Amino acid sequence: MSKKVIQVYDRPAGGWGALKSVAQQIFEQGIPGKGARTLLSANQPDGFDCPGCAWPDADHTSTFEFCENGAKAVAAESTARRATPEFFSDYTVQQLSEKSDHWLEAQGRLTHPLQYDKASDKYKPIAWDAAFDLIAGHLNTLPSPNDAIFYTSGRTSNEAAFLYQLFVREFGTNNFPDCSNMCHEPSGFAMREAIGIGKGTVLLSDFQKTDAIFIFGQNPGTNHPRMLGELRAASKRGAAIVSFNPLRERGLEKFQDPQAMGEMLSGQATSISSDYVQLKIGGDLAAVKGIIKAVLEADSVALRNGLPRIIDVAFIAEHTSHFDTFVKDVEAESWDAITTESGLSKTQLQAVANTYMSAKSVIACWGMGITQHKHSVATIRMIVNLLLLRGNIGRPGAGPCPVRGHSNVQGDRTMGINEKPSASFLKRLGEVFDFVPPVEHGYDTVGAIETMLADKNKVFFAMGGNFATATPDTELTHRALKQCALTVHVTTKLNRSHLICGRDALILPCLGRTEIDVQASGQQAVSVEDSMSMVHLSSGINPPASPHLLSEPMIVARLAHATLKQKSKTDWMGLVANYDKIREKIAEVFVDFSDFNQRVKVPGGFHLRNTASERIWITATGKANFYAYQVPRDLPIHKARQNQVAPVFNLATIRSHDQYNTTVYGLNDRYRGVFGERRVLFINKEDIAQLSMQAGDWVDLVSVAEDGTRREAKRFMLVGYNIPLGCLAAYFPETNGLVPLSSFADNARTPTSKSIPVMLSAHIEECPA
Ligand SMILES: Nc1nc2c(c(=O)[nH]1)N[C@H]1C(S)=C(S)[C@@H](COP(=O)(O)OP(=O)(O)OC[C@H]3O[C@@H](n4cnc5c(=O)[nH]c(N)nc54)[C@H](O)[C@@H]3O)O[C@H]1N2
Ligand SMILES: Nc1nc2c(c(=O)[nH]1)N[C@H]1C(S)=C(S)[C@@H](COP(=O)(O)OP(=O)(O)OC[C@H]3O[C@@H](n4cnc5c(=O)[nH]c(N)nc54)[C@H](O)[C@@H]3O)O[C@H]1N2
Ligand SMILES: [Mo]
Repeated sequence: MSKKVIQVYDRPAGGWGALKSVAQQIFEQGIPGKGARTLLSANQPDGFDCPGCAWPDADHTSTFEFCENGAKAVAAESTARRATPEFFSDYTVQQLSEKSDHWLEAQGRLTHPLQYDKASDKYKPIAWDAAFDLIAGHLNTLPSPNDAIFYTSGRTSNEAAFLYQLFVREFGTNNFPDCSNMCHEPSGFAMREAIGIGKGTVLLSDFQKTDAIFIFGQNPGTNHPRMLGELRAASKRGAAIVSFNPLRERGLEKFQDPQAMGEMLSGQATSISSDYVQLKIGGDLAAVKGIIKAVLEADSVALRNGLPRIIDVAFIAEHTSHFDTFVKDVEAESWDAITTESGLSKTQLQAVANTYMSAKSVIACWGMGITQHKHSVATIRMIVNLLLLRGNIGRPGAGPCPVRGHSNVQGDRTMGINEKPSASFLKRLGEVFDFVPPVEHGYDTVGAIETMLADKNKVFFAMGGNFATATPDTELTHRALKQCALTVHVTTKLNRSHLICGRDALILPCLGRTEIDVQASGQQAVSVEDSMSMVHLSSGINPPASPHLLSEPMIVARLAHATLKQKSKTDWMGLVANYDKIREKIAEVFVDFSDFNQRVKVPGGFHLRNTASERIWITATGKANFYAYQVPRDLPIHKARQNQVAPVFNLATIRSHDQYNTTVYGLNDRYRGVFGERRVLFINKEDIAQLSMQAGDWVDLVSVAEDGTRREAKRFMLVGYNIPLGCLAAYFPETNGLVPLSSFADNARTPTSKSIPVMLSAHIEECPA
């Protein structure tokens, strides 16, 4: 057990600490020689795509790009540890459930397909054919195909995702909840109607051309470490970098590039943010509206004085709609509402407005600090409004840049993992594969949990991920899964979802990104799409963790074969024998993937067309749309504060430096100065004093929800932190039980994991009887 230490981290992000951490991971996973070789193959033209995050690589041909957390993800997959049938014979599922997430992960790669045996409460090996027959038997006896739910997590390759959605639609449903529903769903939704495409418009090269980068609610030092390389270069060029974050995040302040020998040896670092805007949790819409108000006021002054206009009048006239309504709304908003709700002064906002106005081109990046709120869609549209004001979309060095999470989450959506598919896509899919796809929209993540709770005996199938732990309202989600007739998880490692079993339950172990995938025609490569719409190949280099593993495309093909039998006209086994054949079909279905096999084989891959970046707006108005939104004053936190006498805090659930979503690698959060403990609560020191408590005290959290249900998370240690009054942060997934299933983003239904109203009380240690 590591020692608990809380201390100020005053060194830059990156640096020797990052190198040390990688060495430690390789050592802990027991893979010294193999580990280094595997790392060197990450993101190389003939290697595999790093499973860490969706940040792109320069041309995908650069020499080894160092990334500490990518290295952790790679090392975790290449581990020498194995969770074999012998391991499973030693533990009941009940005993495994009592272990920590960290312990489950540390048991290593799964080696055999496993079936849950209720009598012994243990997982036992099962033959692949028997496993597929069991699933097919369940699926084919459901009253309706809509009683089956097919979840996807964003590591799944394009080829696997394409086959998976095809199988599920041939089976007869659009029930595709996916991790996107908990992640960047609001970004896609907000941008589709605003600019006609649900993806960011910038390329990596735009970071080299921009004058200013605005970063909202993102912690790249931990979650997209390779992004720090671009930020460092931009900062060195003198570009402005403005970070909007309630927490002081080290990676947004200072970075020492482990690849820059000079910096490493001299101990120097590069400053990242030129301005750090420490706003209140959920205060971004107000802040951006304030900046817009300041820009419009400056523009009016210019107009009155006959000076050059500040807003891009020509762009607005030619390319946008609803501008006048929008301006009226901004004028009507009071500075009082803006400053109260953002927690920022007018002077601070005017300073950012000045930065915005003096930059010829501006990129706006955002992450989970923006998307996981009730008003996330409105906030994203306000960011787009800000960009539109000065024509900052569709020209070099400018544009919106939602920074995606999972390495292929964007590609999965492109391939049709979507509970609300468009009619034109379904029509084309039906034509190419000669069947009639279901048109009824399916369940998203929240909807899937609701339906599993309401009706028992569903089938829940997960292509990767950790549904039971990543979702909100943990108790309800677990109950929902336990009520299923069958739960199936395609996975690389053991996690908690596998222990929340339906009446029947299966674990199907698959190849990981780093492993060699051999099919009938020889060794295969898969493709992925990064956060900037670059599509490229990924081929594993390590031998599979066990000879019994199947690739994800093969699992789908054999399942489809077993389930659909003669009903399907698709040559499942032919497609999976050679993934080029899958790509040929992808090219037939999607115009943007024409000549897919040729184009994807060029080192670095190819860029998918992005209409907004060409200033072509595929929206209802044929233009980019301005949207008016009032600064919200009726969010869950406002309502909760109205009804309580005791202080109600706004809690954001965030990632530590030693985790990949629900995968916990270790107990340290180096850049925030936390070591050996995950149950911590970041809180302003004045708030600690107000509570008559001290740093280091242990507290319980109770969420204050509109539905009146009491949700608790017990035993968190107070850590005094540089965070605004009334705001708290703690790690996910320990806090997921506090997020009500019914609390989600307007229109996008993303759980509000970054704004949970909570109250605190001293934790009382239960005495052993
Ligand atoms: N190593 C590692 N890499 C990862 C992941 C991982 O877990 N580990 N996860 C991957 C995935 S799936 C995703 S989606 C991304 C997530 O990457 P991020 O988007 O960086 O995710 P978070 O850690 O959840 O938090 C983001 C930041 O939002 C801030 N924040 C909280 N509330 C607010 C708010 O109201 N306003 C503003 N402006 N900021 C706020 C927090 O302080 C934090 O710095 O990373 C991906 N990459
Ligand atoms: N409170 C709170 N909740 C959140 C968030 C938050 O910020 N706060 N963030 C949300 C976000 S942004 C996301 S994306 C979701 C993540 O939700 P998920 O995507 O469901 O969760 P992960 O933890 O990324 O999934 C990890 C598991 O994936 C499996 N896995 C790893 N590699 C592979 C592979 O190659 N193939 C297969 N088949 N399986 C593999 C392993 O079993 C591993 O345990 O969580 C969401 N939940
Ligand atoms: Mo995510």
